[in-house]
Amino acid sequence: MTDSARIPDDFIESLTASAHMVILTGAGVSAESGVPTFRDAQTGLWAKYRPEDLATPQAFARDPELVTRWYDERRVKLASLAPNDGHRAIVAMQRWALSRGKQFTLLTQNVDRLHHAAGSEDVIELHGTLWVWRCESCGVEREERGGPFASHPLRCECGGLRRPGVVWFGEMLPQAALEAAEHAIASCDLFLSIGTSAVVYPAAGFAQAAKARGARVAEFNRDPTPISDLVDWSVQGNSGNSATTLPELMRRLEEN
Ligand code: BV8
Ligand code: ZN
Repeated sequence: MTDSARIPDDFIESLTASAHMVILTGAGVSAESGVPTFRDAQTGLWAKYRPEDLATPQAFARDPELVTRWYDERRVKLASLAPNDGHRAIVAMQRWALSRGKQFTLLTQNVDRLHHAAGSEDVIELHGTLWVWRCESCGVEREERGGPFASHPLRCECGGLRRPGVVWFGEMLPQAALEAAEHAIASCDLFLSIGTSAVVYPAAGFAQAAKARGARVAEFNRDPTPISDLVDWSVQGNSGNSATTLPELMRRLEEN
């Protein structure tokens, strides 16, 4: 059981007084649903592959079959996974904030749509999603929720190659998502970084940008990260099963 001392009282006060809170999530929020993170040494996706070998347009151009197999494997595994108590706590936090007339923005780096499955609204996907596949030739985008693809790479009716609708290294983030994130950071008074190693830009720079504008910043993460020294509150621990940080945070908020 998390001792509630792990969540400082002045953080609860700041959250309760906040007019506009922004939450940024990373793979750590989905970890307890069974989704491999990227950089966890043993189990992380990068433990087997180097990101530049698979998560780039060059990798897809070089070996579309290998890259499609990797993403198809991740997509099929995701189909059997469900949101965890950390996702549900973030849904409760959004409802808690909106019911009190606060503004609430959820930015995610995750491509699994487990926030959507848990019931979060207006999720801003900074790195796209694994569920949508886009034709490189005609641009048609379609959700693929079924079993493993019959053939790899995936072909479009027009004959073009279909790629996963995620943002690869070296690719710009979706313009609308980036603008929404920048707008939220420019007006928030509280920024929560949850379950991210804070190494992938531009998302890794959001906490610093919020802080520079005078917002208070909190980090909920299992391990220390490059932003741990700049945040006002650092709550270390797992975020996603009933006895850990995010559900505990919701219990404390509901007392208010
Ligand atoms: C861009 C693809 C303009 C989809 C991903 C040099 C310096 C600075 C920047 C750059 C640079 N060289 C290149 C860049 C830009 C580059 C970048 O930042 N590289 C880094 C690595 C240095 N960024 C880009 O290319 C971005 N585009 O900038 O465009 C541009 C263009 C050209 C050149 C320059 C700039 C595009 C970034 C998006 C890349 N796509 N994924 C896929 O395959 O899924 S990145 C990948 O990492 C995921 O999307 C993921 O969201 C993201 C971040 O990872 P995390 O979510 O943080 O996951 P991670 O495993 O790292 O950490 C998990 C954390 O959770 C850990 O801290 C752990 O402690 C914690 N945790 C674990 N379990 C739990 C937990 N916490 C709580 N509870 C638990 N149970
Ligand atoms: Zn096509």
